[in-house]
Formats: sequence, C-alpha cells, structure tokens
Amino acid sequence: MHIDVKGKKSLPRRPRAATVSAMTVVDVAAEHIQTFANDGVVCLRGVVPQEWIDRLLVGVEHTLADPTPRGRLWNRDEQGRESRYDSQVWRTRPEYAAFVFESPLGEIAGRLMQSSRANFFFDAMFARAPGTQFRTPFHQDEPVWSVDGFQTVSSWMPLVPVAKASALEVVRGSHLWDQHFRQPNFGALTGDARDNVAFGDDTVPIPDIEGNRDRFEILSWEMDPGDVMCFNGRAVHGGSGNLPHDRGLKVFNTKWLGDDVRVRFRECGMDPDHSDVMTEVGLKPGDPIGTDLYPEVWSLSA
Ligand SMILES: O=C(O)CCC(=O)C(=O)O
Repeated sequence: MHIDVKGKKSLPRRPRAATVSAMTVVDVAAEHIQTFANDGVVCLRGVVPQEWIDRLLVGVEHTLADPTPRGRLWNRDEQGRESRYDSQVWRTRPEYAAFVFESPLGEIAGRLMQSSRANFFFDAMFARAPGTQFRTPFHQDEPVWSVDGFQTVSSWMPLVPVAKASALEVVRGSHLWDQHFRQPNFGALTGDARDNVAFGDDTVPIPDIEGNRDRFEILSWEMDPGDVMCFNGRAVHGGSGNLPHDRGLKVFNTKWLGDDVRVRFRECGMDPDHSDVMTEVGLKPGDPIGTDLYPEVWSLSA
C-alpha cells in the first residue's frame, strides 16, 4: 500500500504483510490535507476496498451478537428500533485488528494530521436499525479524551450506503474554536449509570447547534462503503440518525493520534476514561502516546 501525497515528494513504501489492502493505492491529495486543516473535516471517496468493508461487517455482526462490557444500547424508540454502540474491541476482534494494522487508514490519518507518525487510539462501532430517527447530540471528542493534542483524526466509515440526511455532520472550522465544550452526558441518553460522567462546573456546555442550525456551517455527505469522513477530534460533530424506514446504518470509526498528542488526565471528567489502563502500562500525564495499547501503526520514516 502506498499513498502518494500529490504535490509532495514521494516517500518510501513501508513493507506490509500481504493483505487485502496491500494492492491498494490511495491518493491523499495536498488539497485534502488543506481541507482537513481548514475545515476540520474531509470526506475521502473510495479509499477503503470492499474486501475490508466485508471483513468489518463480519466483525460488527460478532460485536452486536456478543457486545463487550463497553457495549451500549444508546437508544430504543417507541417502535423498538435500536441504536447500538461498542468500542475498543480491536484487541478481541481479529477483523478490527487486521483493519487497524493493515488497512490504509493509519497512513491516511498520519498524512491528514501532517504528523510524522500515527498511533492507533481506539475503535468505535455505531449500528442503527432501519427507520431510526435518534441522532447523536453535537459534541467534541478530544476535550474529554484522556489525551490532549491538536493532531487527531476520527475516521467515520459507513459500511453500508448512507444518505446525506442520515450521515454524521460536522460544524465546519469548529476544531479551531478557542472554547472547548463539555460533552453532553451520554449516561443520561443511555440511562446506563456506567456512562455518567460528572463533568466539572468549570466546563462550558455546548451551545444549542441543533436549534440554531442556520447560524453554523454544517457539513455532511452522502456516502458509500469505501468512503471515509475524517474529522479532527476537536471538531463539533453529531447527527447520523434520521434514517428512512428501509435503511439501517452500520459505521466503523477508528481514532488516530499524532505527534503533538500527550497523555492528560482531566479533572473535568473523561470519556472514554483511559487513566487506569494508561497508568497500568506506565503512561503518565505529559507522556507521548505509545505502548502496545496505542500502537504506532504508521510513520514517515518506516
Ligand atoms: O455515528 C454516530 O452516531 C456518532 C459518531 C461519533 O460521535 C464519533 O464517531 O465520534
């Protein structure tokens, strides 16, 4: 797999195991890198081959049938339509682990972040039944992660076709806002006490974006399997519901960290809170990201 960054010198190929992605050539154009820097989001078309989508769909079926302790029923509406979530499953699901290490995503993330390396942070799976209207509230990720840094990428990847009206939405340029907001309390959404985060009073609630949509520039795209919406962890995002009665949605998201990211344990509250597992492997506040928990998957020098 080789990514040609248009307008930049070609970089050495990193040898990889023969996999479904090994023959893939992905172009991350200088234009995509610039869009990601300016807007905090870019939609890349056709960068993940169907073989990967098929393998991830197998993984998602397993995850839905046998959720991890982090698996959640996010919402069940009056018609019984469910929205489900699970995360950090890559260590136990071979399809996810293979995708993390062998797909083009690590390199794409590294290039978009303009980082010399990309460390894998965690995976997240979102599944909604056909007709589900439930939308994820607008929020930022990185201000409540157990790390701090600007060079982060979340890669939101639908495994089935999704219309623009049902896709994730990102507020253009919000990754550059000075103000960082506390997350909505997802515990209140799921009704699961394990999700309650007592965010500190000194944190600022997110403005009502949904109620004032005309005051923000909100981006989303109709997407097919193979397309990836990459957004900065500070970008305000939400949505991804509003489904037609005959269409469900399955999404696999991988989260990536770059050069400037450091461990940070936040007194304001964290979601997900990795402070215990980080401490177990010897990571402490201020440390760069590493260890087997957050493997370096791609680097410029490799
Ligand atoms: O797809 C969704 O509903 C939410 C996605 C999200 O918040 C994320 O990927 O960080």
